[in-house]
Amino acid sequence: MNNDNYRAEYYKIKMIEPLKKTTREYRENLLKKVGYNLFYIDSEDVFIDLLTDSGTSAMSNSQWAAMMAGDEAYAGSSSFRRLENVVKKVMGYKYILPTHQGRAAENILFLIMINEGDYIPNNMHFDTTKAHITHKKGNAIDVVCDKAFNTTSEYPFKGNIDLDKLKNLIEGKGRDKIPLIMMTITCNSGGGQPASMENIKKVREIANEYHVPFFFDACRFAENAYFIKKRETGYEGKSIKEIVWEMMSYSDGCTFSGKKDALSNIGGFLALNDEKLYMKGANWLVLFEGFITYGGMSGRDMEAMAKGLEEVLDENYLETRIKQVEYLGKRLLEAEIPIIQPIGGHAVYIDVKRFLPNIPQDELPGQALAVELYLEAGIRSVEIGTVLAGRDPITGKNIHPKLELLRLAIPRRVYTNAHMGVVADALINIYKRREKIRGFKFVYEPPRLRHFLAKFQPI
Ligand code: P61
Repeated sequence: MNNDNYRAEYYKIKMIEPLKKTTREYRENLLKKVGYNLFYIDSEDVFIDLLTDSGTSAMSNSQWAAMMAGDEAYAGSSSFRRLENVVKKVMGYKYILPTHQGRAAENILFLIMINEGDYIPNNMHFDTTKAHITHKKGNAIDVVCDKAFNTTSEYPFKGNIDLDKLKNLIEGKGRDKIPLIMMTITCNSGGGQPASMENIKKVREIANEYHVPFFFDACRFAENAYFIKKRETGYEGKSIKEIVWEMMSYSDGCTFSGKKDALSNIGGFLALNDEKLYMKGANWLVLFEGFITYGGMSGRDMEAMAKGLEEVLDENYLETRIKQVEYLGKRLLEAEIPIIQPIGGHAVYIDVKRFLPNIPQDELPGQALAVELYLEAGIRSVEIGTVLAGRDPITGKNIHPKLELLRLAIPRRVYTNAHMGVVADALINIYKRREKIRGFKFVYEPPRLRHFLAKFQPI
């Protein structure tokens, strides 16, 4: 056997956090008490928490050590300088505005770039991105390739932008109505799917043709780079560092949540190459976040993020990470459980329309499955379907999204494959009795972002 075949996690565990096991009866009572909304459940009542990969990473010994060196100065913090230098070295951007998390970077970017009535294309806008654009009275338009909606297609780059849709939008609305083009890497709302370097390059060409700036929502940039290395011809021999450098070189800046690929628990930034835009952004930053050398972060947060940004480029780490998500996905596929294929970078997404074909979208099948999975084994997942989509502001009716999904987001460096095995076993058992699962209805529905605070009842 070749030495290279002895593969396992490229780290070992030094500190642990005990997990509590609860009984089915306990979980049943708890669910009733909280109106069947998993956002209301305390994390100590959760055995395996797959609600999100955001801010839930386990930090390394180097990150914890770096935190001790945090410089908490209000102005000119050396921790900010370290973060700034890493971002410049890894991504190549000229200016960095530090923020408390990703959505704060979105807030600043759209404040300085969007006018009322503008259109902002993106492969698929994440909900916070869309909400911030709408807040500035802009229109968030998804221009992802159609293959993104075919959950069984093995197309390797379902995060690609459809170049015709993009051009048609610019031509149709007029260049003056398009302040920027965005691309989310990897594409979270479409299943953690990557965009190819070829597609990124072509978007850059269109941006040049129409003189429109091009920004990444770069939360999972390293996972995107890993997929390019594994799936795109010509990139097999390149390092992740080289691929990231090339990817970012085609853009004019990015919004970034450090809670994902920077392996930290909080933090973010807005990166820009244009000095005038930076100056405008800096002005808003001091109003909403804090001074330009800490934004919304403490010095130690910036240290953790700077180290995380270097660690995430390690291909051994990325392989461990992506293979764990793949392990869970493959276990489900072997049992013929319908999931989005190919398996995404940070999460496995169950195709609920195929898992529970008898429950109509108005009876919230994704929520029903999320509740069932918690009941079965104390596993928390998140619905990305009708509940999340909300209501049409004009008709007041439930929006029926094309993709009705249950997301199993895997925190980085936190769970073992034995945990993934439990998740797979639980879902396989549920799949066997899927005909018995009932839908849900709202008993309390808040007017905004209803998924967080809603209460439900089984039908
Ligand atoms: C997540 F239920 N994502 O996936 P912030 N862009 C992208 C993200 O994935 C993202 C942000 C911007 C989360 C956390 C989350 O309703 C929800 O640092 C592609 O969270 O501000 C965050 O970054 C925003 C979960 C956010 C939610 C909003 O789980």
